[in-house]
Amino acid sequence: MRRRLPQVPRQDQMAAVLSVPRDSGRGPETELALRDTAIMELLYATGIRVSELCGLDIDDLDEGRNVVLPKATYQRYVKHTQGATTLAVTSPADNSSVSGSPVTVTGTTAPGNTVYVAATNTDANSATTLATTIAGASGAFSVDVAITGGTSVLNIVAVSPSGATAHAQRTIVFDFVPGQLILDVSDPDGDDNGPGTYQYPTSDNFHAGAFDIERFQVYDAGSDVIFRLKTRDLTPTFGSPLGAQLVDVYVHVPGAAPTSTAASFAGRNYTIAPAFAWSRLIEVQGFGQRYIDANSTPNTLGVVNISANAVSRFITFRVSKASLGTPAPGWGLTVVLTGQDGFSSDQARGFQPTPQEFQFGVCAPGGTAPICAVDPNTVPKAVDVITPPGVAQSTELDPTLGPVVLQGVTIP
Ligand SMILES: [Ca+2]
Ligand SMILES: [Ca+2]
Repeated sequence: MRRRLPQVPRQDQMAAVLSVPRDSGRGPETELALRDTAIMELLYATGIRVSELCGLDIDDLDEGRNVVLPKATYQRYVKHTQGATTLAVTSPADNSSVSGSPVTVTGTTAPGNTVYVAATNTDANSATTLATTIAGASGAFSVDVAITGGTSVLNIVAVSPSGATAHAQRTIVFDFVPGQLILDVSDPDGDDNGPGTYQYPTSDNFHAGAFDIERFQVYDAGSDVIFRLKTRDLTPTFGSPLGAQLVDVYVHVPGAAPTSTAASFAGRNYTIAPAFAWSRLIEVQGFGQRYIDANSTPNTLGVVNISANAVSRFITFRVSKASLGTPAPGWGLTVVLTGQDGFSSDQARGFQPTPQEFQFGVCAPGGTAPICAVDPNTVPKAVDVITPPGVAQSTELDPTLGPVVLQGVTIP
């Protein structure tokens, strides 16, 4: 009969667990921290039972004398192998996004089992929080564990009264944004087709939904302003977490000067409505960025801090208030998502009449709409945009109706 080796925590995960007492905020050298560290290291290093540990007295510890006798060790670890118990974790799902802390871990195990949950933040120095509960008569359990922003690995261990164990692991993302949400607009699914006819390139590098905006948010985060764009798919592409996407945010600030209604590059084949004339442009992509003012020879305003998360599907970018100003009611934001192409002079992926391996199609093969006859070098490079109430994307982006002029959304 085949037997599988038990899953064991990695060295860094175990080190994180053992460091919890010293990192718990009580001060690493306080009596309680030293005591708890001694307890956990003794449990881990010797494998003694909790009851044995509780029964230890100071006189039992003696350099040169074993706490656990070899005979007992042989009985426990060589002759008697550790048993297995059951554990089924129903929530959270693996590789899922959570919206806050704490996270509730639910599942079933054998009645009376103790369930331990260790949440290790792999983005933040393996900071670990612990929670525990005892499964009820039905075997069901529910336990809350605190997490912090970023990616956390949950190690869930069930231990039976006789010491049998089972282990499960979940990776979750809490895409936490510090600050005050000042704009939150949603965009429909399935309108990642520009004026209604655009087709994705045919290479399987381009995942369905990669150019579909679902949500756009702006946060006031103290000295910074944070923008977030959620896409329907944010699978890493060409080796970058946002390798497929090119996002432009044209920022209209009432009263600012100079302003422009031009697109980031003329080759994008659209302009911005005068009511949304911009004084700041933030352009982000997986392989570069552009953050400029509207002078005829643009000045670069600083660095855009960009990140992307395939689980939460948010592209997050941050600039300083010192460079942007403080967003306020009346500010307008024109948001455009299209394909990135580092080989293109305007950094945006090109179009052909019908989709090619690495080029968008204006229309599917055999398309008969008027736009299908338009020169693909003149169509707007905008696969999805966020339109204000009352404006239809299919109308706004249709070059057969006249020059393409984009309107933004306004901070209320
Ligand atoms: Ca959309
Ligand atoms: Ca849209």
